[in-house]
Amino acid sequence: MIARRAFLQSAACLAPAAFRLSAAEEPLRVHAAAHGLLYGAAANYRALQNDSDYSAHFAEECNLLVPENVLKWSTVHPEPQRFDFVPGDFLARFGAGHEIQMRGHTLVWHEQLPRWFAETVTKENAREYLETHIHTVMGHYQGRMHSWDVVNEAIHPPDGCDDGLRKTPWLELLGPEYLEIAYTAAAAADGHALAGYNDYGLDYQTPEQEAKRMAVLALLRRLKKQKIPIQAFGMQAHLSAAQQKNFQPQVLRRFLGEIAGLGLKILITEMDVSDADLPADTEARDRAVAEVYERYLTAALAEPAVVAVLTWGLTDKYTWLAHRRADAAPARVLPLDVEFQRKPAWYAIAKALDTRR
Ligand code: 9MR
Repeated sequence: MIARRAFLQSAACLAPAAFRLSAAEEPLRVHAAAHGLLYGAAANYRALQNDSDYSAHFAEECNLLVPENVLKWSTVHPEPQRFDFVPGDFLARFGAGHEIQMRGHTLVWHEQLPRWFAETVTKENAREYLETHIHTVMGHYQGRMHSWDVVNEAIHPPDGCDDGLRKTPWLELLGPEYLEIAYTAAAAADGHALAGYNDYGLDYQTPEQEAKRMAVLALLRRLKKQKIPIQAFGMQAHLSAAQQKNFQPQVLRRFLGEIAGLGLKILITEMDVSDADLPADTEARDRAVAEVYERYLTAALAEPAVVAVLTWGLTDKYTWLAHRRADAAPARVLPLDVEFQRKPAWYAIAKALDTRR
């Protein structure tokens, strides 16, 4: 498949118009670029090393890459005084070799902390560990990152903390000031990468998600008012076909509009559509998933502050949503299937990118 498309693309320069790849069949990065956008995906490090079909399709479809896991603390900071950039550097080299920009994920998160963290980091040394981590990791990729998820998933109103903050090790060690510390350290480490705040569970018209939207907006307003250096917002967009009844385009538009009004750029950072609760029939499932992609992205891309769309993976062969179905049918949640064939979801994303003015 990839060979056929590569042949078609190289032949297109020489061939009469009738033989050219039709515009609709161009890779997603081309659809995106035609409208001043980036399209990318979370990259699976092992697969990019070992599965040449995967890396070929990744290079074909994407002009933006985010490591799915290897820049998280547990991988990049395996011991208190040791950092491991081998996997991250592999991905950076892959990106640079294929004209794919890279974004970083993530510097401050309550998950994927290394085992040594709990027994080593105290209220007394937490600030130093946080600043050193940010300086070292961001510094290592200085000038090479499009953007960074500096803080990830800091809001969780059900925890009952002030301002809807999530009860995390960072909040317990440093108090709410940990956000300010992180963004200030990030600005010092790499002033060029967009420093972002990234979160999920903001997509639907439900009381829980409305409360979370309000808390996220309040946080971003507070950071801007305090002149904390933050330039971007990441809307993860982990969607579910079963939740489609709660999707209201105008709610999404309004929320993104409020964020844009703060002067922040917006990235759709981790989009995928769970099919766990859909009936088994493949065609019907693909149609339902595609419709979710198209409606969501068409609404989101109407907001001019949106600069990039990333899916959380490219192919159903590598997705964190595998094995979620009661009937054990393989998940069909991403643009390409397990054999790298384009699915209705791929065409839905292309179509939505093309709606961008
Ligand atoms: O897809 C990621 C999965 O492979 C990891 O096991 C998991 C824990 O590190 O993180 C998943 O990615 C998450 C991302 O880092 C933050 N937003 C939610 C994503 C899905 O859980």
